[in-house]
Amino acid sequence: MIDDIKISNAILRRGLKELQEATDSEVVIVGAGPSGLSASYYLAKDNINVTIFERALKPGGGMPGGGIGLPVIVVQKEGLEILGEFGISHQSSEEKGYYTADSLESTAKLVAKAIDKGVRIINLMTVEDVMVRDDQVCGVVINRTPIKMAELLIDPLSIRARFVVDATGHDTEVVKTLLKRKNLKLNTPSGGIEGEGPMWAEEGEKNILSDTREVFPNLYVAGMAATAVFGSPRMGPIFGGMLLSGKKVAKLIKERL
Ligand code: 48H
Repeated sequence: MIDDIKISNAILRRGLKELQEATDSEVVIVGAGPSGLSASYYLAKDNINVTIFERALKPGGGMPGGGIGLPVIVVQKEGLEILGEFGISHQSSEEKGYYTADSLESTAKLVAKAIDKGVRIINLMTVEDVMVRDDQVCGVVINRTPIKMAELLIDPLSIRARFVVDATGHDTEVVKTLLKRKNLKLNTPSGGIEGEGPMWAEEGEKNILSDTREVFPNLYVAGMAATAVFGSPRMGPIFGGMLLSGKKVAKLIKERL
């Protein structure tokens, strides 16, 4: 016999337990796009307690859409090792030196491998603010996405984290929310967000690794958020840099844990 109330309790017990465990994470990653997923995997691989908060219903960010909605991404030679790590198959393109992968396979495998390593991905959860103590980021403030969309005046919950990664893509949402607080400056030339430059894949991909770093004590940027914060050019649907940026931010954080 199947009992309706037991189904409800099974969901509540596990879902609430997972959320409760997330309140004390070593690393919180905001955004389950390719850079956030890659970062989470490389951290969790070393047994670090990682939570990703993802605003959308489904993880993947801009990856599933490939280029203009065709389910294909391009990866350059430097990104092939990461594709191998995730078991993502690739083809050598007729354009020499460029490799293609299925964007849906890539997304699915990033998500699956991250979860296999123990990453907690909590979807439909928007990070709406950061916590700062003694001039250091020490956590994030979360709310349910449908509550935010309905613009209901409902208070959020606080999540403690030793390190936070802004992997929210072009919008750099965590960094923007930090800058709304008075007298806070980033570790960038202007002290604020430099703003993404026009499309130039070579330069964008070249800069992404040096742009991936700590921008405020205990707050790191990865992926397009790093590009936007440091004012590098956008690079379109070439994804090697996103995956490498995730790996790099994981390395930087591991050195401090
Ligand atoms: C919780 C949030 C919040 C929030 C946003 O955009 P993404 O895919 O980000 P990246 O940097 O991993 O990858 C960028 C890539 O997809 C891309 O757009 C490229 C390469 N563009 C180049 C170009 O020239 O255009 O994922 C960010 C994720 C999304 O899933 C958002 O829903 C999520 O972050 N998010 N989650 N709280 N406040 N804001």
